[in-house]
Amino acid sequence: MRLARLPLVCVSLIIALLGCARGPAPIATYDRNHDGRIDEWVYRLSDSKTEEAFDTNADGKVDLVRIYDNGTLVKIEQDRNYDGRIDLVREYRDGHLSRVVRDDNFDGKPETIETYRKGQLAMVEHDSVGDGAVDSVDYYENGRLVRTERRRQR
Ligand SMILES: [Ca+2]
Ligand SMILES: [Ca+2]
Repeated sequence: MRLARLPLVCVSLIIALLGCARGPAPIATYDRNHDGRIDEWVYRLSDSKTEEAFDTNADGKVDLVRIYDNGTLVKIEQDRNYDGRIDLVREYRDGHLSRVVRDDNFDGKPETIETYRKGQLAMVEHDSVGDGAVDSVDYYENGRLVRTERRRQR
């Protein structure tokens, strides 16, 4: 009889996933609104990266996350309708906004991705049906829409 063997890579992946699910312990917690419940958690993600997570509406769920690299803001994640799912992600590079991922209809699937160059809007990718495939791309120059490219649906 042969024993079924899990490939080592699978095993280490499972361990990694379990590690992620449990999450690291916060290095600091705060009760900013003084209601007796924690509403800010600070995590160390790596040697250079830290994360601040906030519960801004006091429902016990994190709805705002800020990630810093060497003290510089690199990413903001927001749950604007407080359903427990992130619906707006803003990424920063060299202090400038570089990318915005929006789920404006709050279905859990982002339908707009904005790309910025030096803080100025350069490209907007649309996934209007929410199937994960980009169906049109708007290009901007000096803040003005100059071209729209449509992609054929698969
Ligand atoms: Ca909340
Ligand atoms: Ca949400």
